[in-house]
Amino acid sequence: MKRRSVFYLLLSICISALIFTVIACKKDNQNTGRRWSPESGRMPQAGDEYVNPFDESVLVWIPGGEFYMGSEEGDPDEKPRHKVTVEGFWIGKYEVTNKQYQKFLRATGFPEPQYWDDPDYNKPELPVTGVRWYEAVGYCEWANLRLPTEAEWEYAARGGRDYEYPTANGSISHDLANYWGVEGKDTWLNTPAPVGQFPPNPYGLYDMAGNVFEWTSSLYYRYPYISTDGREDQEARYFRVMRGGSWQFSSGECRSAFRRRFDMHLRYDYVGIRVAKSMQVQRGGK
Ligand SMILES: [Ca+2]
Repeated sequence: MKRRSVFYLLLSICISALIFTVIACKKDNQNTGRRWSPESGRMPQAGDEYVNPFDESVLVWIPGGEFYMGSEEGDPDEKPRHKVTVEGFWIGKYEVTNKQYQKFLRATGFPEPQYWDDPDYNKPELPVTGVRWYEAVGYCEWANLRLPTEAEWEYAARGGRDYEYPTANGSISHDLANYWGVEGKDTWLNTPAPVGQFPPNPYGLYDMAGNVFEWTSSLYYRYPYISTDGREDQEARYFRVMRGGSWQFSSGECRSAFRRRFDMHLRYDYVGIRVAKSMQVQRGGK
């Protein structure tokens, strides 16, 4: 009798521990919206958010780890699928908006984006479009931020769950993202949507799938992704990679692994910015 009650006691402890672990793991990948500041004196944790004082971008902390980058089923430039390690970093919760970009223009005198006077593109809550790679970098430098690397972008896109599409559940539909065509929640045919209209991915990031393509810091090199092989040379003149698909292209380009090479000097109405930041938040530490 005594032996049996010990057995049941141990069993219930095991089950409780299992439930606790499952909840903790789930929580680890969820965005909690908890505010973090450098003054808190603690390391950022999964789900923390930081408001960048220079441009008011909300940044979400992405804990470091390993993931599989690329796809064996996608385009040739996505192969081979390979393991990449990423340090923890901050990434923009939303695409940079026209409202934010306007503050940058006023402060720096950078040229206006191509569609700045077009009412289809210039509303404050829309993502900024028509920006060259250099202009995206200029914005980031002014805001004490940087562009995400291609590896960081895909790692964040996959939401800690190896999602094929960087949406709320890893699949794609017009209820989850703005891409070419209209249906369901996606009522935008010929323009981007205001940022944040669709549910976020598990890290709490909005519009990683569709809306506007997002510049990365990376040169368009073959895989495997090796951060030290020259592809992160910010002075080099070559194609850079954009990620995430856009309102003007099909759902296939919204895939987490999809890579689009783009001329650094060009501006288009489907190209925008998502910012990133390394761990240091003090001025000077990008
Ligand atoms: Ca659409």
